[in-house]
Amino acid sequence: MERTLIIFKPDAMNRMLVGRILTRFEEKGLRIVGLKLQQSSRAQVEQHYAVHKQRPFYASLVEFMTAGPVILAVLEGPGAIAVVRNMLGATNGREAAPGTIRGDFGLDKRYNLVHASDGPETARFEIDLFFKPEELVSYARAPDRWIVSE
Ligand code: FUP
Repeated sequence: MERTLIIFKPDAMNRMLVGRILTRFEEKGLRIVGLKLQQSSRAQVEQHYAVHKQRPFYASLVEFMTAGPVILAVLEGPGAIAVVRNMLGATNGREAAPGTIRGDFGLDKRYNLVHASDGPETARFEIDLFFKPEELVSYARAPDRWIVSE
């Protein structure tokens, strides 16, 4: 089992697309093990996107990610990190394949609706950055035995 961090960005919030997108993750079979609404602090977003600090879009990205509340989720499932990245599609909605979340709902490279961790190390770092251990819940759902065979 793997866990990945998802952020419904301020564009997804303002476009009222969170429910529809979260439904896709649920329908895929992924389990929600953490979920909350927050206004992220500048410091938290700067840490989250620290790898992009030298990039020209960094300041605008931090501005965007703190422009309003976001919804954070931790999703769990076998291969969850790659599964969710594939569901999101390419960073730029104009290039993302139809059928992906960004491909179906977006036209922009900054306003791309959802963030998802891109590897196991990043996932651990990002989950720790946004969630306290006690905010995450391990549990089983009745249909899980019909979603994953072993
Ligand atoms: P992704 O992993 O798909 O979320 O994208 P990146 O890690 O490459 O970029 C992080 C965020 O920076 C993207 F979600 C959107 C933003 N970005 C811009 O604002 N401008 C760019 O030219 C590229 C990325």
